[in-house]
Formats: sequence, structure tokens, C-alpha cells
Amino acid sequence: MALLEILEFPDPRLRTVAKPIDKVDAILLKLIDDMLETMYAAPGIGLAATQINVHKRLLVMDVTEEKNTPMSFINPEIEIIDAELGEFSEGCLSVPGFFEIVNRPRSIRVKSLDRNGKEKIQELEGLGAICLQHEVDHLNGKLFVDYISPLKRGLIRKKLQKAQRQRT
Ligand code: GNR
Ligand code: NI
Repeated sequence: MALLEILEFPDPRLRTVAKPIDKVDAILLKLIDDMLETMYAAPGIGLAATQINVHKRLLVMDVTEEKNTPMSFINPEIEIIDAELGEFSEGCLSVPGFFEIVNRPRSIRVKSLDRNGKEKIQELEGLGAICLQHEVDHLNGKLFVDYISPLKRGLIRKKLQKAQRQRT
């Protein structure tokens, strides 16, 4: 297995719209395992392929306390079940150290392919629904900071750019 490098805001590569996956093969399964390892190591509750500069429609997540339920979603498609919004203070491995309230539909149905390339449909609510929507946003080139004010977003961008300069 391998740890992958996570892109950070405002890296323009995070704005790439990911392409659908046409076949589930051994190379893809290895990528899923590396993404899970990277997510657990970070640590995070989800990771989208976009964040590791792979622009395919793939994400992993584990929203359990015990961190014993790795899940992967290939070509995920979301349908909103309950449009009622819930608010949650979100963070992102690509926006390290910042948390902001985001409102999202509380309950969703997600259709995707499993590791065998077979279609699965799951209903998610709570943290699972929040995280899955956050990850699908990544696949569409969108970040949680896009939901906050331009002023706050600009401040976060400045602080992260400074931190990134000091690291190089
Ligand atoms: O680890 C993560 N925590 C988190 C908390 C609230 C809402 C969304 C998330 S996802 C984030 C990992 C990440 O950046 N995934 O893209
Ligand atoms: Ni994120």
C-alpha cells in the first residue's frame, strides 16, 4: 500500500471535474486501497480521488467511530431523499485547519458501483450523507469553502498560501 499526497486549496487542480470510470480492474482496486490508507492516516472520514490528483469519479469514506467500515463509491450518483437542510461544521483535508458551517440535504440515496463493478444503492443520513455530498462536490471541482462568504474564503486562501510557502 502507499500514502498519496493530498492537494491543498487553492491548488487549481482541485477544480478539475472528474471523469466516469469505465472499468473496475486491479489497478483501480489498488488505487482504492491506497486512498483508504491515505484517508485513515490523515486522519479523515472521506477522501475523493480529485484530492490526490486523480480525476476519476471515485471516493472512499468511513464515518464510523471505530474506523472499521471502509466504503468505496465508483461513479456515485446522488438523489436527494429529504431536501430539508441540516447544518454541520465541515472541514477538509485539502483546507487543513479551517472549519465552517455548511447546510446540506439531510438524507440522500446514492447509486454507485462496488469493488466488483456491480451496481449498489445505499441510503445515507447523518454524517454519512454530509461526507458523501462533500466528496461528490470534490469530484465536481467544488470545495466546502465555496459555500462561505468570498471574504472568509479569501482569508483562508491567504493563510494557506502563506503556510504552503513556508513549507517549501
Ligand atoms: O475528514 C473530513 N472530515 C469532515 C468533517 C465534516 C465534513 C466533511 C468532512 S470530509 C473530511 C475529509 C475530506 O476532506 N474529504 O474530502
Ligand atoms: Ni474534502
